[in-house]
Amino acid sequence: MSNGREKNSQQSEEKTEQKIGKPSRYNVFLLNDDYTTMEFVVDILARIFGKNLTEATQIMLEVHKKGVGLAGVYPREIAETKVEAVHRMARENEFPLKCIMEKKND
Ligand code: TYC
Repeated sequence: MSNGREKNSQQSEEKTEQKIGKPSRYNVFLLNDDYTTMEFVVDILARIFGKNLTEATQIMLEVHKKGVGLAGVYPREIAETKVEAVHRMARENEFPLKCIMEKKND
């Protein structure tokens, strides 16, 4: 920040966002398991999270190797709908795939 006036205007912008209740955003994560196929997870990432094949494969491999991976970031209601859609598709296909959401630090 180069001068005091800019700093001040940024601080008051942050306070205004809090006062008017800027909607919180949520990270939506996929969790690894030993039974869901890699192909199904890539399909979920494409259909539900709008990823292309390259992005979907990268995220799926991240989950497979590290146990968890970020599928997307959304406002609360959209995040909830994504989590439900993953669990519904997983149930319908008899996979134990789990998806969780976590509020971001603003
Ligand atoms: N670990 C699974 C396998 O080896 C693949 C997998 C990846 C499962 C990501 C879940 O969220 C997941 N078939």
